Amino acid sequence: MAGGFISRGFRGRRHDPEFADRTPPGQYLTRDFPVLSAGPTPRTRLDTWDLRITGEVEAERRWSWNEFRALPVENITVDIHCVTKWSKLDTSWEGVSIDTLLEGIEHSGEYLIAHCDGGYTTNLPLEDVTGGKAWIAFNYDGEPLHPEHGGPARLLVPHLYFWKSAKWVRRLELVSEDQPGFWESLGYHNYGDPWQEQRYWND
Ligand SMILES: Nc1nc2c(c(=O)[nH]1)N[C@H]1C(S)=C(S)[C@@H](COP(=O)(O)O)O[C@H]1N2
Ligand SMILES: [Mo]
Repeated sequence: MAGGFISRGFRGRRHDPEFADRTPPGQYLTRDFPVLSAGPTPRTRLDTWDLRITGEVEAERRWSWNEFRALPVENITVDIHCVTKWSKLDTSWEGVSIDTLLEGIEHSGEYLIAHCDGGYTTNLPLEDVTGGKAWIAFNYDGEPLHPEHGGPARLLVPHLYFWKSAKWVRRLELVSEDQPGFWESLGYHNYGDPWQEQRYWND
């Protein structure tokens, strides 16, 4: 009975014009939170975890988990869009803004390459991760981010396809020349705007 109620409500929601406006072309809405990982889930202990900023910087920065968690936190409620065509509305996160991490860092970077435990990488223009557009998220729905979803901490860049939101992120490399990341070098679009349907190289 409860299930029937939920799916009726959900069908109603999918056809609601407000939600249709928030669904990029070719996407469908889901209430699940699918897991998409190119390899096994790495498990890094918090006492060895760190986050670093490297690359074309005057001085590298490093935060231990405790130092990272002492930084100012933001609550973020956003829609997310996976290139495999699911979109999920109103996901709620807590995280540290990339603006906060970059504060006071002298650098000549134009692009950011996110490096993750397990070797995954993804590339983003710096202007797409600054100005309140991206975070390192550590909580989802009020709970510590589950390892399958990138815990202890992942990049969250909701305005681009979700493969740009690198799970298990450990290092942000600032570079002046763009370099395609893992999926970008396998044929996915270099930028990945869901509203322009930039799924693959030639889109
Ligand atoms: N490190 C890492 N980050 C990753 C991936 C991955 O395989 N490894 N997959 C990406 C892809 S393709 C998507 S759609 C989202 C999926 O996040 P989720 O599993 O939390 O839904 O994570 C992205 N970040
Ligand atoms: Mo994806």
